[in-house]
Amino acid sequence: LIASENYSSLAVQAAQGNLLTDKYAEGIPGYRFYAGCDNVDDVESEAARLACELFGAEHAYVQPHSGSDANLWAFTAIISAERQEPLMEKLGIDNPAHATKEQWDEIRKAYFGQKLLAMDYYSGGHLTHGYRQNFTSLLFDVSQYTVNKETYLLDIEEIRAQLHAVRPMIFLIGYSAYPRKINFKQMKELADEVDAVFMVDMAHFAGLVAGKVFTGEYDPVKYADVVTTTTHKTLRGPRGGIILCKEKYAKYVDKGCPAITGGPLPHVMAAKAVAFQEALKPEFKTYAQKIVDNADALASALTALGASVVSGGTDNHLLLVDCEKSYGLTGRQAESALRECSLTMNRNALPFDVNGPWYTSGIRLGTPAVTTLGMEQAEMKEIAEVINLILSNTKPTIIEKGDNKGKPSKAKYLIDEQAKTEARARVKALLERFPLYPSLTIEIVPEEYFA
Ligand code: DSN
Repeated sequence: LIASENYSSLAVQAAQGNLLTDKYAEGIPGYRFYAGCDNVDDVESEAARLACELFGAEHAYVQPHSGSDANLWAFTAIISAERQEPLMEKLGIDNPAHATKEQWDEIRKAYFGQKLLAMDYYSGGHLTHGYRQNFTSLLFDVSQYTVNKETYLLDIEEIRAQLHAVRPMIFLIGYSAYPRKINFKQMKELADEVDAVFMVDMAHFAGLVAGKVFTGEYDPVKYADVVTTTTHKTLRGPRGGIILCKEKYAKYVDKGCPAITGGPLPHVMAAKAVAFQEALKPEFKTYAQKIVDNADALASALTALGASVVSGGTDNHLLLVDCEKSYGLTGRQAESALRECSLTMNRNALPFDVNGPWYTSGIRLGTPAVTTLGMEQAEMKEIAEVINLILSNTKPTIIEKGDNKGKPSKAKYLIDEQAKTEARARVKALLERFPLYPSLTIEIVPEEYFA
């Protein structure tokens, strides 16, 4: 039930585990700094072509190793296009290697400290969107918008006011923990009002875009200048990232190496190509719709049992449960108690969370993986009942010594044994009905193999 995870197909896994893993391939197809890349060129070109076809993008760059890499790469490309190149032209420099030390100092100073407006971590934004402990908060002069304090939804007028006050170079929308869909046409119009580059991080919901659940004004690829994503969440590919962009940014995005990283991972690019091909099939649309239907069913069932679901529900693949409000537990206690009963999801900070990012007040639940297993709405009801059984029978322990004596612990808890036994049995029964990779025959690898 971890919202950012899924089960990739055996075809994806087989593509990722092959000889391509051994190959270096700095550069891009047809322009490599290594010999022997002919096959890698074909693999990378095909993965990029499929990504463009799947998302209707003008350009795709499939080398990023992760979503965080893709974001750093995209930021660098945008700043290069918007600041570095015009300044180099003004200084009469055609190549960074030809700049004098003084000229380079001037370029460097113009590069750092650009303004980024992005979503606050507690409202659901990602660490790479300017979180204080992330490199992006050093690279940029960061301002952040939050969800509305009453509704916990993004408020277009609040964002517009902030955009006009800040006038950022980059306006970034995207999330790891926001349970609603976003109208990207509206957001692009806001970006245009202040002449900001419009970037979307669709890491979490790329599968819903590929599977045509988020279409029209809700499809970010139509509207954003640059879109980043991971390939392994709702999209169900190998762990990795990609960048999609308008043609204007293509030549900057393609310079990920040497700008940020060295060698790409050809085996992962092969697996990405396989995943894109899978996502182009009609069955993927059915899968994507089921993810959202299941999330909605899970949110409704939890709400009916009395749990407090942040913002009252979900439009996408994830939901947040306020465990403090619903059960008097921190997110950490809820996460551990559920895990003890064989349910895996992660604790998550909620908007304006007073418990901070370690203990947190909530849990984040996602349906991509259980939907891959074949579960449907009846199973979501069962999962909701088991979650409620566990959490309503879990209590924080009381601290016995020190300054906090007599207060409830934020980490320790006790679960009623009978509830634990019942919950474990119900989870086991459920999972037995939905095995992972039923077609896989397990052969025991001889022990000598590991000697
Ligand atoms: N770790 C991912 C998530 O769980 O949302 C984001 O990087």
